[in-house]
Amino acid sequence: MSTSRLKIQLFILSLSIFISTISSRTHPLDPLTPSEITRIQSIINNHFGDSKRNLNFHYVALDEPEKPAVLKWLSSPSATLPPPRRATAIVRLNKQNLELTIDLSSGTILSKKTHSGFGYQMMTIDEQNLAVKITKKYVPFVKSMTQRGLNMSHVECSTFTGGWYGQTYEAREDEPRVTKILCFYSEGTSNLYMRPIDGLIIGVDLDAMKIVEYKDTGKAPMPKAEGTDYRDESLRVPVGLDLKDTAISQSDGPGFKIDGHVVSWANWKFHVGYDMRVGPVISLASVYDVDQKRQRLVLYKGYVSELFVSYQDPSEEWYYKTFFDCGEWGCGQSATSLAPFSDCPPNAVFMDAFFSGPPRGSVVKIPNAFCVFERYTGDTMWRHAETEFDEFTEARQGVSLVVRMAATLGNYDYIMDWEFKPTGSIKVEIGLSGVLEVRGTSYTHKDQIKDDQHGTLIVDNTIGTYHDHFLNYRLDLDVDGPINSFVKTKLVTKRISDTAHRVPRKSYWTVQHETAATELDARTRVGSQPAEFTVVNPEKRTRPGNTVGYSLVPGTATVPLLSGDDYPQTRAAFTNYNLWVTPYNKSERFASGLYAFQSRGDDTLAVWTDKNREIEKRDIVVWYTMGIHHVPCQEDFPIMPLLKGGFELKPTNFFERNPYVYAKPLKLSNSTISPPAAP
Ligand SMILES: *[C@@H]1O[C@H](CO)[C@@H](O)[C@H](O)[C@H]1NC(C)=O
Ligand SMILES: *[C@@H]1O[C@H](CO)[C@@H](O)[C@H](O)[C@H]1NC(C)=O
Ligand SMILES: [Cu+2]
Repeated sequence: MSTSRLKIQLFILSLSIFISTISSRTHPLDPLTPSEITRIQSIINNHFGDSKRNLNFHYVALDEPEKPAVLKWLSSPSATLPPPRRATAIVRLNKQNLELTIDLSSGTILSKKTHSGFGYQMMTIDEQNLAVKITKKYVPFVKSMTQRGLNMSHVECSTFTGGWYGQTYEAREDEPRVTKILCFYSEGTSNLYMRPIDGLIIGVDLDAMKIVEYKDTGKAPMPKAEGTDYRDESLRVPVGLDLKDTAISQSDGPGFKIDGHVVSWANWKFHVGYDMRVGPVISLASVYDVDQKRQRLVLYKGYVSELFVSYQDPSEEWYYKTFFDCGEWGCGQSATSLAPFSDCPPNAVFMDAFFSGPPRGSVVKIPNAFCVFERYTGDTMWRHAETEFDEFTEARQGVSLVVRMAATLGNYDYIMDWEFKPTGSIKVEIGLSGVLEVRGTSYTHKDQIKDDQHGTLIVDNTIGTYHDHFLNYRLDLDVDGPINSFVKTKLVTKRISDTAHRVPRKSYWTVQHETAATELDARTRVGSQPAEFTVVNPEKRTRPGNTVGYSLVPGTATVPLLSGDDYPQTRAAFTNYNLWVTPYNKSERFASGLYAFQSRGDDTLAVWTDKNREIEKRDIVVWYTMGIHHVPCQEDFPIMPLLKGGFELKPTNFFERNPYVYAKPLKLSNSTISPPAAP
């Protein structure tokens, strides 16, 4: 075996010495603990007495303490009492959505409110399992399977939310809460999504727990199992790629520290939280300033506020497929354990997550839901080779700290990364992988196809359907304090007039800073004009007088292609612009609204910003929408290689100078690197 094992030791950055050591055992932003989740379940059950049997726990989360209380506690954790631990629970009882605020120390329900607007919370895992169970026992369904010659023991079904398409009802309570059911055939493959059982329209009323819609539009061709597998144990393709084992190890141990949920590394310190709806929550990210000798706050809180996926096949069987993954299923409760050595490198440290799940609000543990690791990719973060006047090359290695979580929503996997760099940047990335959503077809060659199939023929009898993925990040930036403004720095071309200047140049470009006064000033489709987008602290300036700031450097700009009046587009109106800025409001947490399931688009980021509130010199929240239009290709079969998107939060006149000049080069030359053996 010709294995060359590359061993790289990462040395602790010299910057890491200043990290203060406070115990974060009682950090006010810690996610709910297993015992707290159990306590919430029993407080609520006790409150509802006998009716508790009909109670469903849809969303249980930490009730975020007020920001001033958190900041006060943070400034002197030993001298200040932490804010009281409170939880928010949204339960459903007798077709009513009840919002409860629970005080964990006294065990009391502080407030109880009935949601009177449209929409529902995420489906519970309990009811999804039940909906699948009753479908598989439904006599007409079993008959349809028999008619297709399918063996019921290989039929697997799953819930696919049905959305809202303009239906109205006399009374609010008359509206059924419905999920569609789709089924797949697992015979001969572990990649069952590649074998959809098409031609069925099944709707389950989740409250009544009965089938309210059933239609068999007829048998459709089912793609064969052959060639769909991707698992090593069942691969039936010849091995034609020979990769050497490559390992990176840290023989001196990790250069970061985790104290409870607080992570410290190099110049960074932040809190890693978790929420069953949104997944990872990064809070209180602060960066050490060597000149000012203090930690300076950058991001008070950041998370994925919604993930919208819409398919572009308008047929009767497919049109409804427009999913709000976080608001309808829960990106946090869909997190899946990360596999050591393949999902995260060997030097990763893992953390578990807990949520209120089945049965009926009980604690569910997701082992290894997070991993935290230092990354050295072999890149450089800054360099200069002086060859003209001297001879030297000075450079610093590209090292960073990554926090990762992966959510698996049915066929798709989303890898959510927060990467912290010694340059002061936070890079936020999303990686898409998993399996395409496909439709069976009789076509085996492109030349047979005459009309729009709404997808790509990716292999015989299989159409990979066109679709979008839009993500919205809610970024409560507090750049060196909560009072901030949003500045667009536009790059504009200027013409040189002959009379004024005696130079032959005809043009140049310069910048125009525009501070957004209100929400509508801030709303932007990026890419339409060269510009930088910076959140500044108007009260803080650097020594040369620049206003301190952090810029949001967008990734590829994507705008929606659906018509503005299409139902899913109204509900996902947060995709209309890439950048939005709102004044901080504790209730505005999710770009698709608190109740995204069957929502009608009346409680979205787009509706809130229509109020055109003032955002200058205030505590503001930036909402960034990124998207990917996905035209499937053959390489997405049988499983998709990771497709990445993201953006960066980059210091802009925040520091006096590049903060990464204060670090010594890593002594990688001392580590055991075996050079490749001569051929
Ligand atoms: C259906 O599949 C199960 C599990 O593989 C198998 O035991 C059974 O014999 C199959 N039934 C028929 C009728 O083929
Ligand atoms: C905060 O948000 C909620 C929900 O959008 C809204 O009803 C309320 O008016 C907002 N408060 C302010 C002060 O804007
Ligand atoms: Cu896709």
